[in-house]
Amino acid sequence: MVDKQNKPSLRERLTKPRNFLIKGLSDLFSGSDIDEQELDDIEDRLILADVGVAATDRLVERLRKASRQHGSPVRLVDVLRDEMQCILEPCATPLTLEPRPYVMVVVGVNGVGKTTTIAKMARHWQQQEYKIVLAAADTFRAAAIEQLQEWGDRLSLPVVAHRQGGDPAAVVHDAHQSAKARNADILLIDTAGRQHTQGELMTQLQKTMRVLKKLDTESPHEVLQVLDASTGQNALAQLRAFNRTVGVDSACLTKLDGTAKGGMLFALAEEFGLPVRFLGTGEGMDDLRPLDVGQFIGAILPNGAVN
Ligand SMILES: Nc1nc2c(ncn2[C@@H]2O[C@H](COP(=O)(O)OP(=O)(O)OP(=O)(O)O)[C@@H](O)[C@H]2O)c(=O)[nH]1
Ligand SMILES: [Mg+2]
Repeated sequence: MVDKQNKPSLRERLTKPRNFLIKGLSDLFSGSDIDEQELDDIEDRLILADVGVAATDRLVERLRKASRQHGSPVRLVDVLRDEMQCILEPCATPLTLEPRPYVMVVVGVNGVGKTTTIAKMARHWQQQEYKIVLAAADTFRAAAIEQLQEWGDRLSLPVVAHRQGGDPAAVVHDAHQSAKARNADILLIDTAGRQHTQGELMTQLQKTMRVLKKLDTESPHEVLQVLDASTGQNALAQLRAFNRTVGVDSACLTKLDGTAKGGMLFALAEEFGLPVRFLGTGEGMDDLRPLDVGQFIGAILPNGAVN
């Protein structure tokens, strides 16, 4: 099954979380009644799929209430789907790429997929005729600059870069000037992967933000944190830490293709309620899609759960 853009459907990509949830949820298909033992099983499944305690409690409580309501028979799986929809809805805020150049700084810990996601987002927006400039502000890791430049070559996009070991704030400064001079719509800034415990690197990131603010008081317009979905609850700890230090506006979940922990999107939504711009479902440059709540829920629930 392929979608309009000829890529595998999200449902195909998310087999792991779905297979994981199916067993625990199959009871819900039998109708409008469920006992405490079955509710406990569902609760365990949701927790194990990294849905998180708060979102799991909310879903199970909703199912318990619905199952006690006699007189108006409802399919419990519909109740579950609707409550899931309510939890995720705040994450689906549409993105307005204004003003221009719209400056987006992409942050996160090492290896989560920041650089690849920048390339995928650039391609996504390029296909919508946006003019894009990339900034190689990861001057820390060896070969990070070349990695972004390779993507720039593949996508025929300008990449503003200095030498390795240089000051990322200076790169960002030049990139901003360049984006303005080129009349670009979007400036995507790649940053070095870092743990929140690496004080010096965190201070450097704060400086980068200050430099942008000096160039344009509204900039950066968006700090997007990339989170590796396969790290489950740990990804939420990363988001908490980055949010405290630099402020995070939005998130992107990567590596959903290889994990059963896709449920962490619910935990993220319940705790942060921030926009989740994209889902990454593979290493290819087209393996990215904007979050579509209905599609995501349809992809993790068993066949027949979605109308
Ligand atoms: N399966 C899968 N792999 C991904 C996805 N996104 C990124 N990757 C892979 O994850 C690895 C790391 O990606 P990078 O983009 O270099 O990650 P990064 O966060 O920029 O890494 P650092 O700059 O070293 O901190 C690469 O092998 C990517 O191909 C995804 O959605 N699914
Ligand atoms: Mg990188």
